[in-house]
Amino acid sequence: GTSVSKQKGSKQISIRGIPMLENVQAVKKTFNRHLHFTVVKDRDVATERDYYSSLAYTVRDHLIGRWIRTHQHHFETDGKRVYYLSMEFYMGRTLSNCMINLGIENDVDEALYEMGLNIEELEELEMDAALGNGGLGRLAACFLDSMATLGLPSYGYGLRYDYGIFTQKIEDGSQMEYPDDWLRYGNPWEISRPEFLVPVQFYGKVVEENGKKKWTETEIIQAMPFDTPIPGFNNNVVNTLRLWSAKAPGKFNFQLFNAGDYIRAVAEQSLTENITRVLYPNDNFDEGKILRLKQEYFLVSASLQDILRRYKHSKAYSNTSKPVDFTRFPEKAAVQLNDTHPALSVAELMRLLIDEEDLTWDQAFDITKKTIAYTNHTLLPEALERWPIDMFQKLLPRHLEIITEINLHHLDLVRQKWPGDEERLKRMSVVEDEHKVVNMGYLSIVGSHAINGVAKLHSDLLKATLFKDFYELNPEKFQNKTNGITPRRWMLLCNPDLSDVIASKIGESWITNLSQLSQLRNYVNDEQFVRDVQRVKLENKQRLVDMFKTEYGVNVNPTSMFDVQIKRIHEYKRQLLNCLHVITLYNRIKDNPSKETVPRTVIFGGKAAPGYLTAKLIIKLICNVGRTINNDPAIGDRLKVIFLENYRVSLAEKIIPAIDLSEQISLAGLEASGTGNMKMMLNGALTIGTLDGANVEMDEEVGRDNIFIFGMTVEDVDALRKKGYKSKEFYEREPELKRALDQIRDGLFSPEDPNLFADIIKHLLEWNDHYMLLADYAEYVKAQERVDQLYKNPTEWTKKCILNIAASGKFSSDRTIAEYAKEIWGVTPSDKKLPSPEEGRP
Ligand code: 4GP
Repeated sequence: GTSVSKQKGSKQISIRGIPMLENVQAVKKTFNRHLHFTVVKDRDVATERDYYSSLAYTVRDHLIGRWIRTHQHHFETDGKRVYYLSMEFYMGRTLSNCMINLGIENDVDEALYEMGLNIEELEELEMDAALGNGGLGRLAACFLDSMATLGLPSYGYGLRYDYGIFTQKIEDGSQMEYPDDWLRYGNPWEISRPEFLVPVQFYGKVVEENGKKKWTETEIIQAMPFDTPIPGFNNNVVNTLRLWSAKAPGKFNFQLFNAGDYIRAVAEQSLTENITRVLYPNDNFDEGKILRLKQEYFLVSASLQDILRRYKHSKAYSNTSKPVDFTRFPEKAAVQLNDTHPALSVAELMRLLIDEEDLTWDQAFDITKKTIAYTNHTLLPEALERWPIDMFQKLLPRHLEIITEINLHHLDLVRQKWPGDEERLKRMSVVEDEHKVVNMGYLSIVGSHAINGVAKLHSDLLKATLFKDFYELNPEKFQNKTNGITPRRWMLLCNPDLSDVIASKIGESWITNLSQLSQLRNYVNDEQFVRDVQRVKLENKQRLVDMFKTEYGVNVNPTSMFDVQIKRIHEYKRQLLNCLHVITLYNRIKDNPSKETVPRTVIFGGKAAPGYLTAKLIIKLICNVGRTINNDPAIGDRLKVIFLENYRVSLAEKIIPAIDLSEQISLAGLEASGTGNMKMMLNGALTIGTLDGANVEMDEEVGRDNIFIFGMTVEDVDALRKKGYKSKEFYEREPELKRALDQIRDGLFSPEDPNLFADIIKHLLEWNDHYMLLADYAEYVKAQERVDQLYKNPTEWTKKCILNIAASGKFSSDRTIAEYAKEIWGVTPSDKKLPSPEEGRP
């Protein structure tokens, strides 16, 4: 049984191995067992979802042995553990990722085929685990894959939200939000661990007892861990993602109980469980709500208690009466903060060490600093967390005390270095007296031994602007770790055909050593290879075209240029600039209908935070511009505009392999890194972009001839602001820009409500265009003309695509994680395979 149906083109590939008869039989047997004994159905009544569940349990069986073994291995070797604390893990789907990392894909494929089931249809039934907003959450997910693949003893810690990022529907061109009830059909990938329940305290007060601080009269909420397996690629490692769910304590409120209101007491339990009900749907934005602060503390406290418990029960202390030596804790644990969201870790670790473990202040602070490190993901001021002191005083009084004392010690050091510099002292205070808030970024820096940005430019800007004073105090703490993406999900899984074409030239070592892709430079003049790359891209586009037809009723020409901007909708990302270009293209075609043009399909996708009205209006504008253009018979298939509904990880996996042109057009200095840019480069798209975030490093890697860079640099932006930017001057100066803006203002795209987009015009003209779209418009349009010129020559275009793929090796998250391991965590990656479960205990 070696051959799967030939018609299943995208799955019939060598890289996934040849199905083995015994394995195929075993898969069928296990699948049947789960259908009957786990799902409790037979063939007559089973639904497609029952088949999906049976398949998921079958694949899970293959993980379990490796999972248990990995834990035994970590216990025995007792190396330093890495803990990645994050409020978001944007995991997407698990099934196919597990099959790929375990190397059982073709066997499962064959088994299902023999049973008359379509694996691709079953995969589509899996809900995304969408416990993230965008880049920050997806980065955490890529990091888990890389940490497991590099054999690091690592854990992700997060929250198990009942509702992930909302489901977006576009109704009449407007975004509508619906709850993401992702657990509705159960989750075969998680295992609850009630035996590791952890109590988390809130409110209460601080008293002194025998010279010791005590936090008492608190409300307790239990944290219930749910574990998800994280397989490494082909190395028998399975690590753990542990997500906490809020659970009311078992005991009732006795007041109510005695009053006879038993029903109310039980019913009110669900109120406390609201803590992990829903993910806050903001990207690059802090709403400052108390429920969010509760969520953050819930994550931090449950995770740190769990981490300390693991240390106390580690091999060094099991079966001995040796007292636990916490001064060696930093040799056994590294805690990485994914932005400031878990910044309370600094205060909570201090509290646990001082109040619970009886260490001195100095000991505790030394341990805390050596253990914790902090990654910053944005410079946008509206995203920086600053919690009101009142909120702290009420919710976490002991932590406020600890932070106040940390701050006093910190300010002493500032005074020592800059005696008499009162201004600096004020600027650097963790507790901002003027606004009565705690600056969580500053707290993270003071409590960490390493601080990093997520791309070179961003890390430099942190040192020069946001954290300048802190950099001058401790320059040795500041680092850069340029982001990356996992090539397993973002090539092998989402683009199997391109994976195969690449493997046919350079083998498969690139899967875990992405810099090997540079070998592809040797094949840019190999005509067959160029044709293969072209064929794969066209097939990937054709699949999307079919989807556009069925889902949106729009006819798209598969040979048109797929020009794509997919990311959260945010003014700084400048989807509006792209939209102005679309309108310009439209006007040019209308003015000159007989002139030959390069056909384009401009695709947008992304969610707007529900409270971000301008972002929602931008979605509406894009949809309305699309309506006008797509229905204009004079345009034909020369220009189409599509707004993709509900952009998410599983949809990204379908779009990214089909992209020709990747839009990365943020105002320079504002996109910390970007990671979609890397995914598209890896999948053979060309980039049009500003010198922002990781685009700068992509440009360095691929060379200026192979990327469309345009617009102001950070220095240009600074200079223009200093000189005094006036957006109206650009409006007056650029006739095509003026025309597009006038058309929006005059209701060309909203005849039923001509004033609909007045606020957009206000932002750009009256309120002086904060993100300087108008200043970059002319260069952007010129860069797009260069794109058109190149697209007219398919061979030259594809050669540049190949050079982009070949230059994308740096952007593997394996490289990123190896750098964190060496330069922040002090752990060593291993390329050794653990023994497989069949081989007996190591
Ligand atoms: C994002 C940044 O906006 C993005 O540039 C970066 O690639 C990503 O983090 C991962 O580092 N930041 C956020 C946020 O999502 O909320 O700060």
